[in-house]
Amino acid sequence: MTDPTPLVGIIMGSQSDWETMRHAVAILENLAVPHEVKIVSAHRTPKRLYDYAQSARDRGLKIIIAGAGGAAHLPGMAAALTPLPVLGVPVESKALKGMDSLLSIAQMPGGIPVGTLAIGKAGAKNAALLATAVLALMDHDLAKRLDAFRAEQTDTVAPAPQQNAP
Ligand code: RP5
Repeated sequence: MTDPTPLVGIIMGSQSDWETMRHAVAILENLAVPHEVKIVSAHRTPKRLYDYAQSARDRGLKIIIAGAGGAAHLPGMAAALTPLPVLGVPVESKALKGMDSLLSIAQMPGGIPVGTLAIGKAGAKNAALLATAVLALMDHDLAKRLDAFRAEQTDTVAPAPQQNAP
């Protein structure tokens, strides 16, 4: 059987972003959301970015998750090049702990939106969950899987703290 057409495109500016963005991939794999993962850099591989973003809708993608750190123009440039919704994940940078990434992704001028998540792992996870929630609006089976994921998460929360928990 051939793989289904990817619905979510996860892109990141560098191999060094994988440690963060792998958490988005793990969520999509867990929820069986068809996706693809690529390294696309706004400044090191600008042609790759143009080709990727401009072909995204025609290739069947519905949402793009873009993670980048530092002067993080990848999500904003991707959003400028495709009408698809773009979710931005600020990767924690060494110099400024991801505040640079957060502000460069969140502070888009009006007209080209990027839905910005939290810095780092939480943002990567939540970008994937948000993308899934949007796709689940039109996919009953996916909605059921997302409901089950959330219910399971709820079940893991103890009613009170254990004194010797790690
Ligand atoms: C950005 O520069 C990437 O998204 C990455 O977060 C940051 C540093 O990249 P490397 O120098 O580690 O490749 O483009």
